[in-house]
Amino acid sequence: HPEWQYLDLMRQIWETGSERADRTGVGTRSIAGAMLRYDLGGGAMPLLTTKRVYWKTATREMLWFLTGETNIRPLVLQGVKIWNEWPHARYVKETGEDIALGDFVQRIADDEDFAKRWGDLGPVYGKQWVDWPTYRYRKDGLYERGEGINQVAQVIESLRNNPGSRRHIIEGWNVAELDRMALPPCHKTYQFHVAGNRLNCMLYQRSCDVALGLPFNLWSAALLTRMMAQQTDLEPGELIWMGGDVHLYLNHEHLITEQLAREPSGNPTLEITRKPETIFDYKIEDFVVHDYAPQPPIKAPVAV
Ligand code: DHF
Ligand code: TMP
Repeated sequence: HPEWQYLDLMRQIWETGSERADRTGVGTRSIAGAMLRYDLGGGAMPLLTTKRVYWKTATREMLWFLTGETNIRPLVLQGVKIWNEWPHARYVKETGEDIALGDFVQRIADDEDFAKRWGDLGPVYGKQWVDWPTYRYRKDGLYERGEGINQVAQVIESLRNNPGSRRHIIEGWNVAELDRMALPPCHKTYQFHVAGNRLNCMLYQRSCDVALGLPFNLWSAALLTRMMAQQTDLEPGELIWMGGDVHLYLNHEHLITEQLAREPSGNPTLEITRKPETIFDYKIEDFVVHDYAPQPPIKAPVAV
């Protein structure tokens, strides 16, 4: 079963990873470099069965990236909670007001102006993917803003017109803007590769929370590949995931112990029920998962 790759990686990090302090203060065990490969043929998806993964949440996040949005409000209004901690932490730090996370999120939902001021994550994934900023130098040596670059649209064009290219890349790591981002991108580089009529995708993830982040990241990368393939009339090929700093947080021990005691079962598939006009026109209703009968969810705190 392809899911053993994930479970083996988890076990390897827990048993052999080097323990150290990290930015969040929680502490991790970590290894350098890892690779996972998933065949996406026949609708197969890297959706974990050893715990319930909220694939609709991850799908809503992906659709939100594709709109270029970086404010959490549209996610909050859909009940997606995965980005709430970071604007909340910034608010508490900058105002000194000791507001509970739930109350902060309610204000984001209720008050559009408040959300504008406090709900933005900075120029993260969505912004860089579809509106990477450019600068034009003028004759006088100063520069002015040029038109933003839609990397996603450009890669679709290049997949259609120049499939053999080795430059089908979507990059999130905009060095000049990292300091304005709530978190610098983790899943930072996507590269596509056409082999015959199959579309392969490689993802480089510089930093990976294997217990909480990776299940989402695998689903999302496969989802993006499926949408890109549909839009370019290619068949989904392989997803090759590569991690840089691949770690487990020390306070995830109960999750790790529980999940490593479970065994994968079944092969969930994704059906996309319609072919939208462009990659930017998918709706959550377009996605149906079949044969997903996971074991129960395992809750664990996210390190902020
Ligand atoms: N920071 C850290 N330390 N780890 C992350 O995985 C992470 N991921 C981010 C932002 N910052 C991060 C964005 N993605 C969850 C999953 C993905 C995600 C953020 C959070 C999460 O908490 N998942 C839980 C609950 C899911 C839900 O409530 O819908 C899970 O059990 O999968
Ligand atoms: P860092 O910026 O110090 O590396 O912290 C980011 C943490 O978030 C790290 O544990 C990796 C994790 N993460 C994921 O694993 N996947 C994601 O998609 C995101 C946004 C974060």
